Amino acid sequence: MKMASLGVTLLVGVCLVMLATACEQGEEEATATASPMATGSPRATATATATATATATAIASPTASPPPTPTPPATTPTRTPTALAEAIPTPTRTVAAEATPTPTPSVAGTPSLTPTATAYGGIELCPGDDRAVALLVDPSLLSGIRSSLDQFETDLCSEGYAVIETVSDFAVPPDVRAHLAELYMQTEEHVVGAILIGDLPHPYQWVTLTSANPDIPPSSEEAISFQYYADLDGTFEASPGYASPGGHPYSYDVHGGDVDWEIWIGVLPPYLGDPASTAEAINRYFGKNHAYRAGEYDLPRSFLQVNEHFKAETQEDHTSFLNALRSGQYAWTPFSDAPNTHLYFDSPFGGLSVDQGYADLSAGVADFTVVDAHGYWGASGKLDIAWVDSNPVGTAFFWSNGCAVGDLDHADNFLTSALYSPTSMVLVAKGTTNDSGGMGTNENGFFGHNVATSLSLGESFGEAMLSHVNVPLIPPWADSREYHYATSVILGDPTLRLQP
Ligand SMILES: [Ca+2]
Repeated sequence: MKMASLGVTLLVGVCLVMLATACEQGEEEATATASPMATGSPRATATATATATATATAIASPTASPPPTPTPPATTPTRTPTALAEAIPTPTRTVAAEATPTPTPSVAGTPSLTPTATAYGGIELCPGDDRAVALLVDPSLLSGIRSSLDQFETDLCSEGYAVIETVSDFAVPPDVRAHLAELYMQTEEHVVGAILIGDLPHPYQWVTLTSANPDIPPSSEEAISFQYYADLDGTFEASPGYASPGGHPYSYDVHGGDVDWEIWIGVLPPYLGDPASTAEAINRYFGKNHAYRAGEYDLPRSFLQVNEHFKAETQEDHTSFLNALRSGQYAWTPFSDAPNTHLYFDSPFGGLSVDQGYADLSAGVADFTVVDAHGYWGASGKLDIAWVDSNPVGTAFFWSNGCAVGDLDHADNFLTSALYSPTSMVLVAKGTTNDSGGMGTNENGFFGHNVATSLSLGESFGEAMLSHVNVPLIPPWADSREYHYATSVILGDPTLRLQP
């Protein structure tokens, strides 16, 4: 029939492009008004400064492996303003963790595995090698999660990460960003990512989707932006005349400078809006995280994808959809074309259905699951909060391309429930905070292909995300970079990787 004869091209072009890529143009506003930060080489400057300041900090250099020998500056190191420092808005309120960073004498050469206070208020728990993870902990949660957090930190240390724990009641987003930027500099850029535990402030971005099709008017929206914490040396500004539609005091419509992400951000958000439920959920989370690392997860290394947009009306549709999911332009290769992959959509011709796919999710047939469906804060397609609360969610990595499934402004939201539900094995949950569904196609290919490729090479989830984000998007996605990236959110622990 006519609809069906449009075939896979249109459906991929519409469904995936309406969701995965869909929200896929725009952001001209941000690029057009790129700030003066774009000049020069912010990254290089930041490196030089990190080097210059590192010796003044109390962060113990691992004595087992000599610190990288930086090229000394030609002149006496001074704490000159740098691109990174300039990019950090001045915190409006001083919080405990950001007390004036008084450099204390380094415990030069004294090997110690005991926690070391950093000059910036964090506590470094193990020296690590060349990678550090920052954990920012909501102080109101700490007593309720202390022992399971200790276990998590021990696990990270065992994997070779230095762990820097900061317990602070960060008042506003610029405080969080300034703290992360300072840790990044002080560790000579060894911080690879940060996990925000509990109720930390949300920054916002105003992003615009402009279609390549002139008949489709552009649409704009305000979204929680964890990109604000991932890009530590770019600039986020509110242009004259911009007012946050949601009345958020830290909302930005212009992102400029070096927009690449220096670090990944993972979030362990509040659960159900109350402290007791949150502490219980985080303890449960660290428990299953430890079990996964200990090899106690009984999930096959396999890929499950359920696409609610594809509805085969002919045998030809069926074959086309299957081929598209397995190896098409928007396929999650090399996951999707592996022999033991599970691909589902509604098709009376091939005996496949979306419901079978979700039954497979409950049965635990795969450690990595992708869902393509319409979404909102309460549901990802046919999966809603009640479903993940009452059915086993048998996968370790859960990626929804549904719009807004991770809108953390709703205390009760689908992605958080998918992570925390007592019936869920999920350790990393990817979604968006507003109506963008996907992350575009860059010079290496479709985002799903890029993420699957990186994970297959043994990279962590966070590394896989950075490997996509920090490669330039191609047209038309390049025009809507902010729309794709500002809205992206990772719940859980991005240090995790696939198990063999
Ligand atoms: Ca950057």
